[in-house]
Amino acid sequence: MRRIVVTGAAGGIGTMIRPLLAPFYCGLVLSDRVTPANLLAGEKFIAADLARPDEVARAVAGAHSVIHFGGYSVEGTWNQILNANIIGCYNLFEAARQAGVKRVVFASSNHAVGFYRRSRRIGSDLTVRPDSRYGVSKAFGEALGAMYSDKHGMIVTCLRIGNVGRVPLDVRRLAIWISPEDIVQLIRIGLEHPDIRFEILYGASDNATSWWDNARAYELGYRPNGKSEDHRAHAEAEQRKIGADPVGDLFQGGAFCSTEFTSDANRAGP
Ligand code: 15L
Repeated sequence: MRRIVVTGAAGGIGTMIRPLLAPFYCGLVLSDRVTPANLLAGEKFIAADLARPDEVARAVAGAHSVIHFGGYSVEGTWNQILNANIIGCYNLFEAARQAGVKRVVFASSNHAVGFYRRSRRIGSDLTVRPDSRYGVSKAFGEALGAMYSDKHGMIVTCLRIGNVGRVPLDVRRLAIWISPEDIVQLIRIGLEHPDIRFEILYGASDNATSWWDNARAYELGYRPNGKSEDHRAHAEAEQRKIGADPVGDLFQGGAFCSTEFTSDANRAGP
């Protein structure tokens, strides 16, 4: 049986995906700083702080694959991002290399490209345009993954995740939403597909208003079931409570772009 380690297992996405992964991969090894609630039968927990190389090495020892969903999941101070997402991501890839891990699925984010305008349809083969320190850390993680793949032969799949949940939370999320079931499909492609060396795939369901060309994911067999349009009424009702964001509404990253923004919206973002 292949040992699969899930970092960030106690986090929002970790909590949603564990029960959906369980039928395919029994005996998942979970890692996080805090113990996840409701360990499933067969799951094993190893506490680790990503900023501590010794703890990360202990968590990934003997693993065949790692689903790296740990780290800071929104914008934070430089110290928070540096420790959890820059140092933490390096520690994870380096410990994985030393442990002989074959595959890593890395939770990147749409915020690596958040400053692309909503009028653009983008693939994953263009320059990153992060919208935050958090977005920069995700671009760094993608770059690390490419390096470990090219230099050390690791099979790395980066998922540029939109927003995972049961329903899209607002109108922006209609373009980037992904259901828990669909993200599990993408994770399984990353863990199993024989043709992968290094990939950046968009973590989005079958959304009519998508800004992303996710053709490569479909080529690899991705068949999302979620459709954000089924939840449009809910998203629009929630949007009315939020109101307009004159800068954020121009760009794919939304409020991550307008937060701390001091430039001119006409000259920002491609
Ligand atoms: C992300 O990357 C975050 O982890 C998540 O909390 C949401 O903010 C999401 O992006 C989003 O863009 O909606």
